[in-house]
Amino acid sequence: MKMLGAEAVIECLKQENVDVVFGYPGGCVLTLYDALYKADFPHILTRHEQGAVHAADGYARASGKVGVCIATSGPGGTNLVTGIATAYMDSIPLVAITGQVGVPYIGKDAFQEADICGITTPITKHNYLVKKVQDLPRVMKEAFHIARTGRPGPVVVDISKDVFNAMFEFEYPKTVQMRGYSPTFAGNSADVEAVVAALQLAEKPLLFVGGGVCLSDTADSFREFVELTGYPVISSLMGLGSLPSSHPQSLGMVGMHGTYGANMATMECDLLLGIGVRFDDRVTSLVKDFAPRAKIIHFDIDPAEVNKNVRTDLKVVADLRWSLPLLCKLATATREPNEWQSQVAPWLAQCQQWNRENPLPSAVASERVAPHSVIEKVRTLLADDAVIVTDVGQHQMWTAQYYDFVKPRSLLTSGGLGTMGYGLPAAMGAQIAQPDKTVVLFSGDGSIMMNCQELATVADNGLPITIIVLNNQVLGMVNQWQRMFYGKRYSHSSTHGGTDFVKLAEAMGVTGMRAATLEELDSVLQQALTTEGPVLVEVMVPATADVLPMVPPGGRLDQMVLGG
Ligand SMILES: Cc1ncc(C[n+]2csc(CCOP(=O)(O)OP(=O)(O)O)c2C)c(N)n1
Repeated sequence: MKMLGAEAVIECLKQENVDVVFGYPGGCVLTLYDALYKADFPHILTRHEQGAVHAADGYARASGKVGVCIATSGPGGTNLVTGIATAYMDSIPLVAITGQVGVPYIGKDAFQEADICGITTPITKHNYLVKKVQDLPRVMKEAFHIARTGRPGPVVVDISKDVFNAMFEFEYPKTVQMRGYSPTFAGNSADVEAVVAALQLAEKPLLFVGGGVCLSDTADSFREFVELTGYPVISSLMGLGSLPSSHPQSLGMVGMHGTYGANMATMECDLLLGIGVRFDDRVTSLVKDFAPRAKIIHFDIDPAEVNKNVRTDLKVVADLRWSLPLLCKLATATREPNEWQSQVAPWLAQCQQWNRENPLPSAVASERVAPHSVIEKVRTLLADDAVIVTDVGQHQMWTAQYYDFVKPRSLLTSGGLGTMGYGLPAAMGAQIAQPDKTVVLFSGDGSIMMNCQELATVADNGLPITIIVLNNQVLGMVNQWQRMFYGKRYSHSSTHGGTDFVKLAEAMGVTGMRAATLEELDSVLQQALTTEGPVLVEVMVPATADVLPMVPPGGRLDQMVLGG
């Protein structure tokens, strides 16, 4: 069928079952926006391109589908960069469509020209510059294929204005043929057999679960293995939700703000089985002292991850959808569940004992509401399948520590890049992906300001999200480091408390509420969660609360500063 390049882009989106795009128009994508208008294709106009890309990311994390965003050339594209990097670090499937100047102008410093492919090369799984309309269908097909297969990630498709304006005969390819790209699915079964043999010898085994389990939707297989073996489990930030936090074998999050039990277990275990993790430095701390007594086994889809951060003794490079069921099958065939479990029962009891001896700190009496009690309170009011989104800072760590996550894809947070400003747009995307679930954002007074313009998008679209701003009037996490490691020299980390977040919300069309005491919090939260449409709740919390435990930078995992 004959059509414009711009119309072809929309046809491709339809063929890929895309049900919404997030974007912001401009000169080089005007023909595309004209085609969107004529096709009446669902599009959410954000107030900043960064909002569009984080919204597409939140949509992808909440739904498991590929998120799509659109921006114009030059500043439109460069405004996507932080969001693309955020998605890349957390392996989130995204297709970002950017406009590019006309073909004869490329490389001439034309108006609103930026080399977005050059800029995004290190932060995309792949990127394309489309200069010929005939290439468009193939490129779009490949872009979606690359984004969602293997280790997922963002792909940029930069399309010259001339391509949008060109007429051609459109046909969408049925298959993808790409030389040099054959993502792993199945691995080597002998590798899994070797793992099961190693597990039989272990006396203090520990399972370390990461975001890969959530992303591959394999939490059921993972849980089957956990319960079959009776092994204790630690989680990375991204792995939270793959096993209920309150599961008796769950020791909680490991690493810089990990629990006492998770960190001690890591130091003491004799076998560490990492599943869909990348041994980030926030987890390992000092790599040479990480799991010093353990044989390390790594399950990952990406061969480049093996031996990247920590030495690996055994590896299984495959999709967890292949390797986890096989692991369960071989483990079941090897031993009865009670044999597996009885071998590790004393070890599991020791791990649980560590957490009982040094639990997470509980609320200290104060005039203001203890931040983590806000999180615990909200949890009691929500169903297990509520989607929790965070920004970055202390509130993010308190959420990870104190919220009892039960289901995968129930925590959306910028783990790898640690992007302040991620939360609000990501919550928008999540709400659109999961309209029947409750979506709650925990943010800080610093983070919310980074993309607060998206309050207008939330209001315009009537998206019923609950935004909880823990207002400590400081950039809390920076403040904490200054308190602990920089002699209380609070250099430029106060937000001075001059912003009225209730008024800010109201100015944008969002209902605003405030709670300053625990009694107020109860009634305000009840009210917020039953009010129609979007609500922002500002909760006044103390400025000097610390996230604890904390492994000081460069310390060993057993050198935690404990609280309580
Ligand atoms: C875009 C960006 N800039 C700077 C930082 C560094 N940073 C990490 S946490 C933090 C403070 C966050 O403050 P706030 O959002 O108020 O949350 P709190 O720590 O008080 O809960 C800063 C500045 C970052 N993570 N992201």
